[in-house]
Formats: sequence, C-alpha cells, structure tokens
Amino acid sequence: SEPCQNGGRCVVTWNDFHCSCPANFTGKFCEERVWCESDPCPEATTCIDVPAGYVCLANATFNSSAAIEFTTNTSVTRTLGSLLMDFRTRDEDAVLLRAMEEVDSLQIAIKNSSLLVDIRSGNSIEGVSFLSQNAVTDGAWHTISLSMEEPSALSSRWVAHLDGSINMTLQGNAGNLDFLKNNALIVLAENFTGCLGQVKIGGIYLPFTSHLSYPQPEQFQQSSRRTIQLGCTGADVCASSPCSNAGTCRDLFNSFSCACSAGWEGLLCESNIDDCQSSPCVHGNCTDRLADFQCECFRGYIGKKCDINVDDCVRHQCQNGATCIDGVYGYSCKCPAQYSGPRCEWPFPPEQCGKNFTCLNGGKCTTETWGANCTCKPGFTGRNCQININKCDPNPCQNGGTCQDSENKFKCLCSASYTGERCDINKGTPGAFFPSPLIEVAVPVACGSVLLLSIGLIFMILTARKRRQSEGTYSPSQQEVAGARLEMDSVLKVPPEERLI
Ligand SMILES: [Ca+2]
Ligand SMILES: [Ca+2]
Repeated sequence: SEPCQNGGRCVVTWNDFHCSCPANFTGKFCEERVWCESDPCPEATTCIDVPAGYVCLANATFNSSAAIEFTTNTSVTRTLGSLLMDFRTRDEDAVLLRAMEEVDSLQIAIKNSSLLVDIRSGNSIEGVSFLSQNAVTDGAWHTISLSMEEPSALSSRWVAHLDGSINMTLQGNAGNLDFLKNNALIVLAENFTGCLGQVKIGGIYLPFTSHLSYPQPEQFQQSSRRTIQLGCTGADVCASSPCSNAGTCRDLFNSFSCACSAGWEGLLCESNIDDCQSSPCVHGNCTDRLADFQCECFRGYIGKKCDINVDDCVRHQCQNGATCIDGVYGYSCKCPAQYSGPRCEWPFPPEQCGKNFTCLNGGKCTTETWGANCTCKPGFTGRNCQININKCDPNPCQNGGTCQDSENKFKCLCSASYTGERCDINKGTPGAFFPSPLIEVAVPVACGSVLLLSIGLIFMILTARKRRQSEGTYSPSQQEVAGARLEMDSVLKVPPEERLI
C-alpha cells in the first residue's frame, strides 16, 4: 500500500521508507498541511503555521477607547498553563489583558509605569502576583512571559520572564488558566494607548487580524466585531516641529526628544545656554553669546579669556640698565645698586643740595625724596643746568642770515636783500614792477617819444612819395639814398632828455 498521503512520493530505503512531500504538506506521511505555503494571509501580516492550521499575525495600535475581546468558543482542549505578550507603550496606567470567570481571574496591567501580573485560579486562594521593579513605559517593546512551574498540578508556582531578565519565580501559587476555556471573556488593551505584538495563551495566538476563518480546531476568536489598526504607529509627535532654534525632533513613540543645535538647551531647545556659567573670563566681565561668550577685559589684560597679562615692559622707561618687571597695566623697575627712583633715574645714595650736588648757571637747587634737583634759569638745561640751550642750532635764520645766540633767544643778521626776524622777507619783493623811482618817470617819457618819432617818420615818408609823384625826373637809387640819409638825419636828431635811457 502507499503510505505517503497528499501526493507524497515514497522513497524506500533498505529496511524502511520515507515520504518526499510536496511543498504544502509535511509530516512522516505528508499528512500535515503546510498552510502558509499557499500565502493565505492578508497584506501586512505574517503567516505562522500552527498545528492543523495557521494564523495571520501583525502588531496592532490601540488608543484608550479601543479595547477588543476574545473567547475560545469552547474550542480549546489543551491545558492553558502559560502566557506570552509583547507590548509597547508610554501609558503609565493601563490594562493590557483582563479576564474573569467566577472566582478565577487573570490580569496583566501597567501600574505606575511598572508591569503588574495577577493570577487567581485553581484551588489556591492567595494567587500569584508580580510587580516589575523597572518601568516598562519607555516606548520600547517589552515581552512578558509567564508559565506554571508544574502545569499538571492543580496549583503551583509560576515563573515570569520579562524581556532579557532571568526567570523569576513569582510569589504565591495559582492554578492554570483553564477557566478561560469556558467562554470567559478576555479583554485586551483596555484604557491602553500603545501597541501589542504577539499575545499567546497556552501557546494559542490571539490574532488581531479580524474575521478570518482558520482551519485549526483550537482558537481564540475575536468576539468584538471591530477593525483593529494593524501595525505599530505612535502619534506623529514631530509633525508640529516642537523643537525650537533648529533643534532636531526625535520620535520616541508617542513622545519625542529634541536634539538641540549648538548653543541651545532645554526640552524644546528654548534656552540659550549660559556660556558665562563657567566664568571663562579670567580677568574680565563675561557677556553670553550663542554658543560663545565675549569677555570685556580689565585694564592690562587681553585675549579671548582675558587671561593674558599684557607685556607692559615693551615700551618701558627704566633707566641706567634697570630690569623691567611687568605688572598689571604698568611695570616696575628693578634698579642696579647705584640707582634708585621709580625709573632708576636717581643716583643712589641720594644727592643733597650744597653737599654733593650743585646747580650751575644760576639754577635753583631743591632736595626731594629721591635726591637733589635743579630748577634751571631760562636758556639752560641738564641735570645740573650745565647745558646752555643753543637757540642757533639748528640755524633759524634763512637766506644766508647769520645767527647770534644769547640767553634763551637768537638774533639773525640778514644779508643786504633780506630782512625780518628770520631773514625771510625779501626787500625787493613788495614794489615788484618798478625797480627804482627814476625808472618810474623815464619809461613813460620814452614810450611817448617813440610814439611821436613814429608819427613823424610816417609823415615824412608820405611827403617824400608825394614829391616823387609830382617831379618829372626820378632817380630812385640816388634819391632814396640821399633822401633817406637826409630824412633820417633830421628825424633821428635825438632830443636831449632821451639820452637818459
Ligand atoms: Ca549662550
Ligand atoms: Ca602687564
């Protein structure tokens, strides 16, 4: 006979056989159908093969008014000794799963952000309860897994496993969850905002894909006829661009955080960071800027942080080989042994009037803190008024003037053509056009004479022409030479006064 069912091909080995099954059947005799092979699930769901059937799984998003209910429809025959649930929320108080049948009850809830498990069933009155130490409302996925330590016992301890934690044996005892099999109503996501993933009781899924008819005999079926939002989506918390000042919004599932741009802080990046908080200005007053600060330095300091003491010795006036010692907005002079004074300008030990110090050239001597000092008469200078101030050096006299120095003043001896205190005035310059009074008379007279001469000359030429025209004989060459000589002699007879020119 053919042992392989559903089109399986029997392969005989030397003392046995095995069935080579088609893709949609499995098992030793190809008797078990592989339902997911035929892609029976709707879009955006995942097909999972279960004994004698399949289930279409998807995460689902719930808001506080969207509880859903399941019952077994008395189809479940196995013992329900375990529970598994994935959830994701920021809800600090919510019921994830709740069921009750007479005195038996099951509750998985969030209380003050911790996970609460409470099982009362079997012949145990005390029940099992568990409250997680850590908060589970951080918006990340969490998985709680519960199972009876001894599933066959009427009641036993239960073991919990939350996320990656080690198995925890819970306080108290409780029986299995078989009370759910009697058509007890299982309520999911009551007053819950967040997502649920897998939910399994006794290994049987409570699927969110609604109204599918599955072939397997054991099922939890939705009794509430409402559509569930598949997929896990939080509110679009970044849609309103809540982060100020170019901060970046990070969606943290029904919550957000702001990554602030440089210089800003606060939950919404609303605060300009006080960059003066750390008192960065060492010697100055701080003004806050955006991601920066500005220091207004006290006198004598420079630098971004006013931490640099300006070197005031750069232009020091310490004398006599003294050493300059930089200070704040000033310096001091360290004098050699034989000098003293602020600038080491005084001999040490101090000089005294009349003793070892004398003022020359009538200077007045006074003894001061650092030693004797002279008040010189005008025209003298030097420590002892020993220098006669030479007012002729440099020479103030111009145009070759000779300088004569006398007490505190000079005198210029000018050359013949110049005058003025500094020989800077040219004597001839003011009259300008006429060099002497004589010329002032002579020039107009000469001009008048030339004019008269010209008129006379023209008259004579005209007379001569007239004569030539009236006479019969004409000898031009003889006439012109004689005439010219005669005429010129008479005309050019110079008047006595013209000789002055
Ligand atoms: Ca700032
Ligand atoms: Ca300084």
